[in-house]
Amino acid sequence: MDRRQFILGAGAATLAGGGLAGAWQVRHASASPLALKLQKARYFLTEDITENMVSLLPDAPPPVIRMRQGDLFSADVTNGLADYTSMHWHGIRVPNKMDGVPYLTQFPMAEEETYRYSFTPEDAGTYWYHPHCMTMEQMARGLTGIIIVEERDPPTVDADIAVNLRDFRLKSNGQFEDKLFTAKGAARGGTKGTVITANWQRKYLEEAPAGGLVRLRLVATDPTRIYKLVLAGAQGMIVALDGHPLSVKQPLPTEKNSLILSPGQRADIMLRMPDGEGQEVLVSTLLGYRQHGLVRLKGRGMTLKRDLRDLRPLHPNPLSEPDLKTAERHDLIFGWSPEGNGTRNGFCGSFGYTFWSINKTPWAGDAVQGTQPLVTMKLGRSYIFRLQNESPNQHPIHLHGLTFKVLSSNLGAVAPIWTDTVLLRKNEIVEIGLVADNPGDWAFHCHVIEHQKSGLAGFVRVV
Ligand SMILES: [Cu+2]
Repeated sequence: MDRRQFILGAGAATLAGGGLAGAWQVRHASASPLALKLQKARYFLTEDITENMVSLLPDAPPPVIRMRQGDLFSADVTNGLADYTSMHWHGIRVPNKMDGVPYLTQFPMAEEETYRYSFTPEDAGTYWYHPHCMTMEQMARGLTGIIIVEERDPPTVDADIAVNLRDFRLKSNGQFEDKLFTAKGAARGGTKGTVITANWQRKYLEEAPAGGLVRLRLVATDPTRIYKLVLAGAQGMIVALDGHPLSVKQPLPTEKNSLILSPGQRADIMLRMPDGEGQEVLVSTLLGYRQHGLVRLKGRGMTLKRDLRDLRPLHPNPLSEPDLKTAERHDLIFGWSPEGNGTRNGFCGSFGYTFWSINKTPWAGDAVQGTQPLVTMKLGRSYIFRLQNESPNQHPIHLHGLTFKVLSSNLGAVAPIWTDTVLLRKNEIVEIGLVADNPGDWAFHCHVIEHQKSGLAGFVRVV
């Protein structure tokens, strides 16, 4: 790491305007690019140290990267691994060359190669990063990290806590399973991990000022798991989903009305800690009918006696509202693969078989020449996509480079939220609207990585 970069230890530092707690954080605070290097790591995920993890820090989880809305961000990402890689900035509307999709926007990076990513985030909020080449391998081994794009005038809170939710597939001795996924899982709902973590810890505990206001950022970076979150012990509300402020805030999730976060999705929660020292707020996920604890926030010190009503609301991000009257409509059907054999190609870990398809066509492979876009759009025009899930499995569908609005579902009323990742439930049909305001070829795929890698992938073009 370059010493000019502002590096904050775990839970150590306080900045004006709110304490930073949680995971390791780096801030891009100089004109020179942040230096990030993919490297092997080892970490005590369980009682045994887990070898052969992948991170951007020595023997620590990938850092939370902080950048500022409207300020240039740049990073030199170096591949310190023997495998190829590329880096994707999930949810951030970047120029196409910065999107990190192998063959589509850049050539995969070989060992010791460096790629300079630079972009100016237009939207504030909570995002994340992960590789898009050897995705299954590197994500399963740990390479998923949170990005915070700070607002130009962020609301003042007493703590800003980012939580990276993900599983690891470990054997009882704490080492990775020989198979990071199974073909059986890939053909169904995905292969779940065996150890559920928050910020790489099984029982994540963070202190926050008693009676204080906390911004809690929950980020689902697991390759497979769909979280059903429940929050107990606090007052508050959900103020943003998938980076974008909600026009109508949502109540905190309860057991009866849990918050679904599927792979790739995020939630920003503003909450008030209880007044008593030592009193706790608990975030859990539902496993069947059982609540599995993920995060404990423990009150510290004398109550600050804060009031949630004092929080300044978040400003909406500068997104273009689609013109639904003139929008061109396209159907996209997500389902089984009609065949079952794909080709092994390229440097990015293609499976060599397919189970899934978009519009009856499985993705031919990242490196296959001549693949055509699913949809070609005109720059500046509005579009409505009708996304149809023809399968009994759930698919978090992620679009790169463009933010869309959820318009409707055949399964009931939906909140008209802005997002980059929408979960399609069993046999669900969702309509989304967008303005094609970012030119380039944009990956469009399921974020259950096993589904993506076994055919449920494609791209759209904006020209
Ligand atoms: Cu899927």
